[in-house]
Amino acid sequence: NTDLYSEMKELVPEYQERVKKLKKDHGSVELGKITADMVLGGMRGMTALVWLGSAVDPDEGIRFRGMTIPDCQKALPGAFPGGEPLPEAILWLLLTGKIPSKEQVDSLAQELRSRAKIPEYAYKAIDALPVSAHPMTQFSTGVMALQVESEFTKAYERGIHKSKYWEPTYEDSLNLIARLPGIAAYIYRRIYKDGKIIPLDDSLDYGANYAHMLGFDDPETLEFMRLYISIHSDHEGGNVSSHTAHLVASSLSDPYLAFAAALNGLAGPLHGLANQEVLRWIRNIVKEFGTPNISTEQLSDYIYKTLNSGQVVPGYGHGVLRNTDPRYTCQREFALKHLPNDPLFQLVSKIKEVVPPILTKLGKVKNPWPNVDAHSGVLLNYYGLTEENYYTVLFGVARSIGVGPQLIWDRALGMPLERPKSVTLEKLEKLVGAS
Ligand code: NMX
Ligand code: MLT
Repeated sequence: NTDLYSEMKELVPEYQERVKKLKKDHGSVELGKITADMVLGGMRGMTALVWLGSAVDPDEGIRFRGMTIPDCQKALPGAFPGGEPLPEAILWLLLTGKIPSKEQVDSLAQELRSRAKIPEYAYKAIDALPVSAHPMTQFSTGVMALQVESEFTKAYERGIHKSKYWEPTYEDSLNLIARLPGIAAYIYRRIYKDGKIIPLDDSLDYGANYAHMLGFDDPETLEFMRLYISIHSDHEGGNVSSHTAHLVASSLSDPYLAFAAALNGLAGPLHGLANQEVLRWIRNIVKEFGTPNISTEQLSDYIYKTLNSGQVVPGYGHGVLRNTDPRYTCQREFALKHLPNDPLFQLVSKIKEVVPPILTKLGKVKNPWPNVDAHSGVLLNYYGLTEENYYTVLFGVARSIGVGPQLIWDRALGMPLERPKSVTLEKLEKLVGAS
């Protein structure tokens, strides 16, 4: 079966049954303790969400439906034999939990292309902003404009039965995923190039088409884009962008409204914007010393300068990971293969040696190791995408491939309005026996 929707139609009753049984037979099983530290500490370590597509192990990192990044590189279809996993293959896997065949992936690529048409007013909504607006502001505005065509909202207005919510959510999620590269590429060309739209190429897959619409056609760049989108797609449900989308959609806001909110969270420097910050930080190092070829002592001094001025070292640390992010490692492997002599790549390698011991010495940083953002910028820069303020938009396009499937499952499984309990500070003091 090469039709993703029919595949979902078969899966939905099976998953609904599993959740029903879980609630009925095990609903009162305790999953852990909630401490005051958790309540005051950004809910770190609190199991509070179900996310079907992926899970992050603190030491090992991400698994997409149980598969590590190397597993995906081996098992999922690429654009050519041995190529990086196609984003369409990740989308199929995240949604269905099944490894797609090349035919299924090709059919999904075709389906996404057929859904990619962008209404004129979405470009106009972006044009209403000054060119100087941050690319993420323009991106979230573009997504809000796409919301006008939401199938879910139209169906809700018509009085759709709740058992069918997932169907228009599927339509919206796939349309959203399909249209994002066009919106995102328009923003890039508007801000940094001649503003002219490069049309979608019907012979290209999702990742390659996005690169093409940005203005990049070199095969190695297309291949990096496939890898980039695949590894940034999903990182379980608690990260700010995914969690935001899930929360907003729980009020039955449609996928466009939910995803625009997710993008606004991704645009923060402790989350997705860190990729922009990393390249800027690396460039500042080069500016300060006049060369990327600096000594360990010079680098160490610069890192202390950053820390002493009350800033974080961008690209290092994580809310869940306690080891080097495998998304960093696979980008490093790609760089070792394709750009081993690039001076900025060599500087990134040196930073990875110098930062962790310094962060460890601070005594408070739980994870001194690099995350995904520590590496992506130098690769993009090498392939000619040098404008670091744009980097989080790329992350945002990729994140739709993780968020879209979960929103479909949220509605298929009848996930309720998310509404945790909060307490006042006085009440918390009372609860812990401090007053
Ligand atoms: N540089 C300096 N200090 C750090 C860093 C870092 N890279 N990472 C953590 N700390 C500090 C943190 O600010 C906190 O300090 P304080 O108590 O004074 O407020 C302390 O160490 C404890 O924080 P953790 O519990 O280790 O980290 P937490 O889970 O709160 O935050 C991040 C996780 C990712 C927000 C944090 O590590 C950070 O700010 N990293 C740099 C920004 C970054 O790379 N973000 C991208 C994450 C990945 N993504 O794409 O979303
Ligand atoms: C992500 O990909 O969302 C980031 O690594 C942040 C996170 O997982 O908290």
